[in-house]
Formats: sequence, structure tokens, C-alpha cells
Amino acid sequence: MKGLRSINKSNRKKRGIALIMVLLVVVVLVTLAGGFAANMKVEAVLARNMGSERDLDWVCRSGVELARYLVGQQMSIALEPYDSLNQRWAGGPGGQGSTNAVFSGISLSPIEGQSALMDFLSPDENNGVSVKIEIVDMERRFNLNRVADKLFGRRFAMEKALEFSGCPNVEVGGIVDSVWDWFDADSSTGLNGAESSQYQDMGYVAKNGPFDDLSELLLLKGMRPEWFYGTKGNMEKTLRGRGPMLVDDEYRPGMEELFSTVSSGYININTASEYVLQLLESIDRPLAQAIIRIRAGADEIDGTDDDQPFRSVAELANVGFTRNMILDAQNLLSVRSTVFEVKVTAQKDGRKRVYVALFYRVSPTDVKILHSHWN
Ligand SMILES: [Ca+2]
Ligand SMILES: [Ca+2]
Repeated sequence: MKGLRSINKSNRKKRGIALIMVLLVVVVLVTLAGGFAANMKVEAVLARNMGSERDLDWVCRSGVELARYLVGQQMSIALEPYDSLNQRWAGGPGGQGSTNAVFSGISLSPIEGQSALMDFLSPDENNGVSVKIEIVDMERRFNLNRVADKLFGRRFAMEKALEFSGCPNVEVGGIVDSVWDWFDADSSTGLNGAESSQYQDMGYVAKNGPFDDLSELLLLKGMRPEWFYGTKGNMEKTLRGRGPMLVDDEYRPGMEELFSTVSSGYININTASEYVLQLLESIDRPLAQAIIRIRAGADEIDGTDDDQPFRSVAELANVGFTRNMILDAQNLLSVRSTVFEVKVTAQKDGRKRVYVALFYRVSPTDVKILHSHWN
């Protein structure tokens, strides 16, 4: 009896071990299957992301081509011998000559009864791609290389820009001299400027050539980031939880809002801000505001139906420009723009692509891409 019980006991023990082993195998299999399923899910997501990435790439490229077309076609409208903020390329409702234009049915922002550019890019509403196209002319800003060229004699523009930025008066002269030294071909240091010898410790040399990018200003002796970025830059930094908080509520335009490095060299009085207009010695604040009041029309808002853009620089006589002032202004001001920057933002499946391109408009059919890059 005792022996039989012991055999039974040993059998039960064996069965117990077998059961544990079976359970272990099941656990391993379940884990493997789970891992496999997870892998499959990752693969599927990757495949979908690659698909949407490809879609976004091509939507962005198409957006740039559409913007090119829009900027070119604007030039062919005889009734509008100017570039202004109420026109389609700028996101406006279209000027007086736009109704007969080829692109009359296209708009950067949706208008009732008209298609937005977006619809052309993505005719299938369920496709789920959202596109935003923003075009900015470079002539709404002062060309930094004209200011940096001392032979051109526009020192005032940089002084005024630094004054806007909150840079103390005692620092202004040194920074303007440094801008000139950075640009001029020689290596002899201006009064308070800086050439390569002064930048050695920082590990770089003076450019001794034109500015290619505005951020070069940050390399200059005496320049501080808060003067370069202005209020907007400070606010962006503050939002991201780093950088200095605003010291007061006063708005200060950053260098990016005032200058460009690639443009025709003229400032377009139909697109420039009141701050940019004031970079000219002959235009004070009341005059700058008067220019904007006239072009913005009755509602005093730029880029709306009632806008009255200037058709020529000579029309500045309407805001009190004397004949001599107009003669001087013709060297610096224009009602046309030549270089445009387009930024295309496309989003799908929670993914985002941003493509930026710079155009040089020669004629309605010749709009050259100077460069393009993914942001
Ligand atoms: Ca130099
Ligand atoms: Ca208006």
C-alpha cells in the first residue's frame, strides 16, 4: 500500500512538472506572438508614415510650384503695375485686375465661392492633407547689404534699426562700424568697428564680403541676441520656457522683420511695415503711418478689398513728399517686388513637413528658384 502510494505520489509530481513546462511553453509562445504582433504594428505604422512622408514631400513641392505660378502671373496683370498686400500671392482677396486673370479661381486663403489653393493640391477631402502656403516679398524689408556698404551712405538705417531694438545709444555707433567692417573687403578697422583680428578669440574671421544670412549679424562685435530677435523672438523664446522675459510691453521689431539679404535693393512702399519705412532718413513716424493709411484704404487694414496701393513712387506726393524727396526716394523705394520667399507647410496623420524656397521673378513666365530647403 505504502509502495503504491509512493508511486502515485511520484506520478503526480511528474505530471505537475509536465504541467508547469506546458504552461511555460504557452507563456513563451504568447510572449513571442505578442512581440510579433507589436512588430507588425510598428511595421504598419512605419509603412504608413513613409507613405504620408512621401505625400507631404510632394504636396510641399507642388505648393512651391503653385506659388511660383501665382507670383509670375501677378506680373502679367496690366491693371496692377505694382505688388501689394491685397493681391492673391500675399493672401489677399485680389486686386482690381485679378478677376480676369488666369488664377481668378485660386486663392491662398479660402474665399466664399472660390477654391483655395489647397483644394487644387488635395482634391480628395478625405485625403486628410492640410496645406498652408505663405508668400512674403523680400522688398518689404531694407536690403542689409545696401546698408552695410558705406559707399551707399545709408548708415542711418542701421542706427534706426538698433534704436528700435532697444540698443542703448552709446552702443549703436560701434555696431554700425562693425557692420561696415564685416562687409568691406579691407582689413583696416573703422573707428569703433572690428576686423578679423578682433574675432580671433571667437574662432572666426570677418566676412569681408556681402551678408548671405541675417544671422551673421549675431557674430558682430557688440551685437546682442535680444536686439537681433526683437519682441517676437523674445516671445517665442519665452513660450518655449527659455531666454529672457520681456522687460516691458513695448513692441520691438527684430532684424528679421527689418532687413533681408537677397532682394532687388529697393523697398516696396506697398508691402513695407511702418518700421521699415522709418529706416529712411526722410520718413518719420507720422509720414510712415500716413503712407500705410493711404494704401490700406478706408478700413485702415492692409490686404483687404478697399486697399489703394501706390501705382508709382511719384504718388508719394499725396502724403506730402516734395519733389526733391521723391527724387531721392526713387533710388531706394519702389512699388514692385522681385524676390519672394514661399513657405509651404503640409500636415497629414499628425506629421508635418515645411519647405521653404526663394524666387527671383524676371517675367511672368520666368520665375527662378534661387534656393530651397526643408525646415
Ligand atoms: Ca573688412
Ligand atoms: Ca484695406
